[in-house]
Amino acid sequence: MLNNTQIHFYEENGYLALSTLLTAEEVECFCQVYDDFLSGKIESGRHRSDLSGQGDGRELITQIMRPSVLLPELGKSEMHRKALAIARRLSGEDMEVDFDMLIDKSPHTNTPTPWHQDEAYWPDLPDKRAASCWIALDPATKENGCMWFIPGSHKSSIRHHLQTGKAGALQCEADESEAVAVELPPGGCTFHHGRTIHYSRGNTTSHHRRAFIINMRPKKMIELERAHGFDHLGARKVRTKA
Ligand SMILES: O=C(O)CCC(=O)C(=O)O
Repeated sequence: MLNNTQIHFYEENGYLALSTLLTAEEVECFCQVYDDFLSGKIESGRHRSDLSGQGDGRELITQIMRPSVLLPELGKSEMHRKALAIARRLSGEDMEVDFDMLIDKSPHTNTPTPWHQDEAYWPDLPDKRAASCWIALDPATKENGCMWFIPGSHKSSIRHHLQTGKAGALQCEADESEAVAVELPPGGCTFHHGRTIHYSRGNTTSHHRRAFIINMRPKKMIELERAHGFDHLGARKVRTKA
């Protein structure tokens, strides 16, 4: 599944790219489910928001949190099983799925996802292990918003974050010159640590950029989050304590 070179790369750089997580058939099947969420055929209510926080009526970056709560069979899918198996190799056998989400960039919306560290969104947990699997359902390119990572940034502290727009995404200071862009084929994925600084450019193409994201962390930390009422469905807030 993963060799030692890949595991070492992840430990050193805080991210890892894999060109095939899903088969072409799986991609096709997940695209159908994804489109049912986007079109509203599967109702997502308060799970859905515009990550851009620009709120002018048109969603620029559609985010749907925890789709597998809305469609429980999704949580038992091959996508979740494979992502978890890899996260356990990268971060430990006690990893479990904490939450999943869809982030879609519609055609010609040209709205970047700001530079951030995922940890800035979360409570300050004693065990910082967390692995996010970002799965491309469309070819992910610089032009439509592939992921960019700052290698080794998971070893530093949390940068200062501010909230963008009206309750939009969190943002820290960072620059493309520090970072590496990871273009992927459909079915490819990246893994990144909860502290790795990352971002994506806006989508300037005439096609959607659909990504499925699965976040995993130690079982005990998920239990701790839930005990404090944190379920990844509340309003986006910046964490004030590093
Ligand atoms: O899909 C994107 O543009 C951003 C995704 C992201 O920030 C994440 O998965 O942590």
